[in-house]
Formats: sequence, structure tokens, C-alpha cells
Amino acid sequence: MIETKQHDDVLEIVMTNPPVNALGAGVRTGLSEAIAKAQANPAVKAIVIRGGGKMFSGGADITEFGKPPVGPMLPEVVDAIEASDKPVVAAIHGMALGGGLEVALGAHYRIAAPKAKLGLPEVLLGILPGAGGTQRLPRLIGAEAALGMIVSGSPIPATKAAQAGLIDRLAESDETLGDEAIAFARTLDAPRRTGDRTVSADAGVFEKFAADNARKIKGLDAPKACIEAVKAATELPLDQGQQKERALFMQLVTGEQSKALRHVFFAERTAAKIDGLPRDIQLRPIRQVGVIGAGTMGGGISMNFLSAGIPVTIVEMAQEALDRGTGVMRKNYEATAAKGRLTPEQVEKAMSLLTPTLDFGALAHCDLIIEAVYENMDVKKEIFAKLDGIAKPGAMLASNTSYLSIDEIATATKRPQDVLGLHFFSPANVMKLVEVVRGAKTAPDALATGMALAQKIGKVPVVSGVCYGFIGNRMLIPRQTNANALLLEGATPEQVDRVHTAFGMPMGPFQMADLAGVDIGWHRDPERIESLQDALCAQGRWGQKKQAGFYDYDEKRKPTPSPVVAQIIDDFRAKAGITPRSISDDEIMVRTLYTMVNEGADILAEGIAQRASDIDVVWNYGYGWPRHKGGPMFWADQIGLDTVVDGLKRYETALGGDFTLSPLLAKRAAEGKPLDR
Ligand code: 3H9
Repeated sequence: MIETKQHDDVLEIVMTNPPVNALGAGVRTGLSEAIAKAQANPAVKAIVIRGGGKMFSGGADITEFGKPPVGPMLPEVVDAIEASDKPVVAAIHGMALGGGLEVALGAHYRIAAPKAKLGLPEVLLGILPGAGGTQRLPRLIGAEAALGMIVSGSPIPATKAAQAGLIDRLAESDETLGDEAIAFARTLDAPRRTGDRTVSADAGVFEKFAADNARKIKGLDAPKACIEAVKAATELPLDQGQQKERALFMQLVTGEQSKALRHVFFAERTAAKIDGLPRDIQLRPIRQVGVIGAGTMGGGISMNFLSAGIPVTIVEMAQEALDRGTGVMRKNYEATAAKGRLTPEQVEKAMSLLTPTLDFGALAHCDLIIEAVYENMDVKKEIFAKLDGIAKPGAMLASNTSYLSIDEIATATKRPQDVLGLHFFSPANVMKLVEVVRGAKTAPDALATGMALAQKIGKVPVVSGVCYGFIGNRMLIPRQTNANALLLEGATPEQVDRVHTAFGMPMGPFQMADLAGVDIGWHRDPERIESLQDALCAQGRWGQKKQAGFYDYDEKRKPTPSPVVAQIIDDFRAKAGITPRSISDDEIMVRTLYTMVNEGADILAEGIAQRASDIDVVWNYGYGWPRHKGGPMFWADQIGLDTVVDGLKRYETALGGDFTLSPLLAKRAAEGKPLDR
């Protein structure tokens, strides 16, 4: 794991622990031994530490957290590097993250390749840099800049790191970094320890930072601890500051939030793996993508490919719809450019890869064709039958359907092995989740290609089997059914939504309905009023787009409770002979969140999701489930499956005849076993 090479009087220490050179026990032991040996060796005048393979280091080995500690611990190793009597240079390429950057901060000098990135992303795992990072980084770049890096967790490019004083030199290239680092080390006479420096800051800096970031860090333990630790760097000598850092680190790493955030980190990576498929399966080359439908979804989907440099042919039925669709795409790109996140050249480059056309035949050269028209089985089948006659052999045919059966759609073709679902979430150019739907006959290589392609365009893909609503939307059904029933029984939209936002969801069921459009799936007959949705739609309350839905909205889309809706609900109750009762938050929690867990357990039992953690990924990236609560299945395991079952039994009558306790949930609860294993 550690190799050493002597270059005349400079010792090069190379950390090699693929794929990211995580600083596990083996690397830590090797590093500290190499540093100790170098002190005793008169032939060594200076030391260079670098990473083998694609990066310097991705940080501490996250799989070790929560397990019994194995020494030497990282803070000791970093201290030993800093204490070296011989000058130490860190030579950084690829990434230096977390503990990786802390190793580099222990070194006396840093040189980085121009494309390198440096960061302390621990906060995203619910912890803080625990190997001196909160103490040394402010000493090098100042408290304010350090707060920015540590609390956001975002890495910075080497060029910016050079300006900030985080690195001393920029190398010419990745290739020359090694030689330049050795030459640099040779020029150094003595160590220069960051820990010997001091840093001061006005106490107001920390208060202001916390206030400015209040919304982002609300309810989260780690960012607050990060701020406290950086403040300690300005008040205490290094060793005392490190003690403070260590105490905060230990508190966080054993806490619920970090456990959940670490779960999400690994869940996301595990979701990319398809059970029963060899990892090295031959993928189909996707060089040209076709999209059918230039509406909101089709346009958003296309943008993902264009941004990744993959040409898209987009097909519509009428010129006007085509022009409108491409116009919206351009506008979206330009809005991103206006925020400085794209250059005008990048916008033009992306748009130049788009071929809008009314000619279906133009899809003949595409390697993947994604249908994104409205939800109607007959229409979809007609399109797929047509595609069957046009698409080249081996082309993948995908539907963006949110609910319909991929298997039935595939029957419209003579090549069901090439058909799959690619379910993007709205807005499709922004939302990270893609449910990759595996039909009964989808070929393994088509599925693997769908997964890999989704990752290539920056998405987080999750495999789903075929069922109504797939993983995410299927779990929304019991939530929405119960939310609607709760309104009739006595709750208000505000009360139901508040339970969800207090839990950490970005919005509640009714705020979400207003955003998506209350009129989705409405029969469009204002005379036919059979549900609350019908009543709202009949009065033009179609959601945010009409400034009226379950809430009233002002021009800035700020919601306020609506007296009109209260009246509609009252009328409905009267008609149905329901006397409203007071509804507790507990009942809302059970009926709208525990029922989702119950549905998730069925999804797992039926093999629609490969594993419980995949369901968590769907909810994190598709619906904004709070990451520090892991995901619905992880959360259920944490609060205890017996608690979930007891809750569901408590409200069994209210849940009604349609509700069935998931046998898997009941079984695991009885056995005291988790859903995720
Ligand atoms: C820390 O440093 C704490 C210290 O301050 C204090 C200590 C006292 N450990 O993401 P990829 C695995 S906390 C263990 O697909 P990429 C990953 O699970 C750490 N495993 O690659 C995957 O495994 P598999 C602070 C790790 O090229 C494989 O490596 N650091 C670690 O797209 C490939 O990963 C971070 O938070 C790890 N640290 O992206 C950085 N990192 O193949 C976390 C990765 O079995 N890591 N793995 O599924 C990342 O952000 C990305 O992995 C990275 C590479 C950008 C490095």
C-alpha cells in the first residue's frame, strides 16, 4: 500500500490503495513507518508524498467508521508528517479530499497538477475534518476562506488553491508533477510547519457566517460543529484545537445524521450495480440519441445529452411545438449562462448538437431513442410499432413513462430485448434520479448500457422492475391517498404539509401537487365532481401555474392558506356526511410516511427494487428526502420496524379496507431484522 523510492537524496512515498487511495489502516501504518524511517536515514534530505493511480487520496476509509479503531489513527499520522525534521512536500494530482487533503496539510509544502481538486467534503458525510483539517486549513488560508471550504464541502480547483495560499506551486502537468515535486523538495532546507502559525478572526465572522448560511445548515449537526472547530483554530494553540476537533468528530461520527449520510453515500454507489450481471458486460455504443416529444420532459431529457456532448435528434408532430420546445431549451441554457454556470460558447456548442425535425425517419441513425410523449398506452404502442420499422438493429428503444407497463409497450415491437424504461424526473435537466426500468425481456446489455449512460450524463440511476408507478411514484400513491382522506376527515393542507416539511422534506404532498399541477390526470369535465381534485380543478385551481391550487399564490409563488379551498373541503365533507375531527401529527406521520415504508417493503418483496437502499436512493434524488435521514427504508430501520408496524396497526381502521400490512415488513419486524441488509 505504501511504496518508497529513493531519488538521490529525496525519498518519494507513494500511497497506493485503489481505486481512491483511501487512508485505511494499511496505508496509515505504511505512511507512519516510512516517515519514521526517513527521519533515521541520513541519506534522506527531503520527502515527497504522492498518490499512485488516478488521484492523491479520496480521504479516510469511510468503511472503517463505526468499527473498532485500528491504529495508528490519521491525526497521529498527519502530526508525524508535520513533525518531520526533513522537509516534506505533498505532490497532488487528481483529488485530495478529506483526510487526503489533511495529509497534504501536514506536509510542509504543496505542489499540485493544474487539473487537481482539493477539498474537505466531510460535512457531506455528517462529520468534520478530523485529522487537523479544521485547525491547519484556517492557519493557511484564513478563517473565512476555510469556513467556506469546510462548511460547503465543495472542492476547489488547483488554480484557486494557489491563489488562496493552499498550495505553493502549480506543476506544468500531471505527467511532470512527480519530477517537479522532487526538484522542489531538493531546494528546501528546513521544515515549515503550518501548525506553528496562528490565525485570528473577529468573533463576528463566525456569527455572520452561521447567519448567512442559516437556511442551508438548518437542522444539521455537522456544519455547526465545523464552524465551532474553525473558531477554535483562532482561539487555541494547535494541540488544544485538535483536541476540540477530535471531541466534535467523535460526537458526529457516532451520531444518527452521519450514519444516515454515510448510508446514502454507499447506497448511491451500490445502486449502480445490477445483481446477476457481470460488471464487465459489453455495453452498446451510444453516439446519437433520438427523443420523441419536445415538451417539458422531452426538452429536459435532451439537454442532458447535449450538455454531455452527445448529439440529439428531437422529433415533434408539428412545427409550432418543435419551435416552442427548442426555444425553451435555449432559454434554459441561457438562464444558466446568465448565472455564470455556462459560457455563451458552451450554450452554442450544446445547441449545435441538436437536430429538430418533423421527420420520424430521421431517427434511423440513432443508437438510443427515448419516447417522451403524454401518458397514453395506445399512443405509446403506436409510436413503438412505428419505431420498430425505423430504428436500426440493436438500437435501444426507451420510454419515459412514469406509470405504464414497459412490457406491454414492448409488445408493440418485434424486439422487446431492446426496450426499456428511462424514467427521468421533472425538471429532467436538473433532477438527478433516473429509474432504469427493466422489462421482462430487456436484454442485460441494454439494461447495463442504460445504467452506464445515465451515469455518463451525470444522473444517479436505479434499476426498477415493471409495476404501476415503478419505485418512486408507486410509493407516492398511499401517501397521496391518505393525505387526501385526511383533509376530508378534518386536517388542513397546511397541517399535512407542515408535518412533512418539519420532517425535512422540501415540500409536503399538497405543495407538491400544486407544483406538479393539480390537473394532472383530471378527466377535464367540470360538471363531474367526484373528488376534491375534481372540485379544485373545476374552479380552475390547477396549482402554482394558475396561482391557485390547494393554496393561493402571489406573483412570487409564495403560498398562503386558501379560504376557498377550506370551503371546498367543507362542502365535500358535508356532501359525504363526514363530521371533521381533530387529527394529530402522529396520525399524519403514520398514514403518509409509514404507509410509504409499507409500500416500499412490498416493492422489495416483489423484487421491483433490487435492495432496500435502492429505494432510499430513489427518494433522495427524486423527491428530496432529507439525506440526513437516509431514505424511507433506512429511516424505518432506525426508528424500528416494530414501531412502524405498531403505528400502522394503531390506525388500521382509518387506513381503510385497501390497506394491507406488508408481509415482509411484518416478518422483519417480528424477527427484529432490518429491511436493509
Ligand atoms: C475523512 O476523510 C475523515 C477525516 O477527516 C478524519 C478521519 C479521522 N472510503 O465514487 P466512486 C469507494 S472522511 C472508502 O464511484 P469516482 C466507493 O465506495 C472521507 N471507500 O469513484 C466506490 O466503491 P465501489 C472524506 C471509498 O471516481 C469506489 O471507491 N472523503 C471512499 O466517481 C469508487 O468510488 C470523501 O468524502 C472512501 N473515502 O469518485 C470523498 N471514496 O466501487 C468520498 C470512495 O465498491 N469519495 N470509495 O462501489 C468521493 O467523493 C468519490 O469517491 C471520489 C471518486 C470523488 C473520491
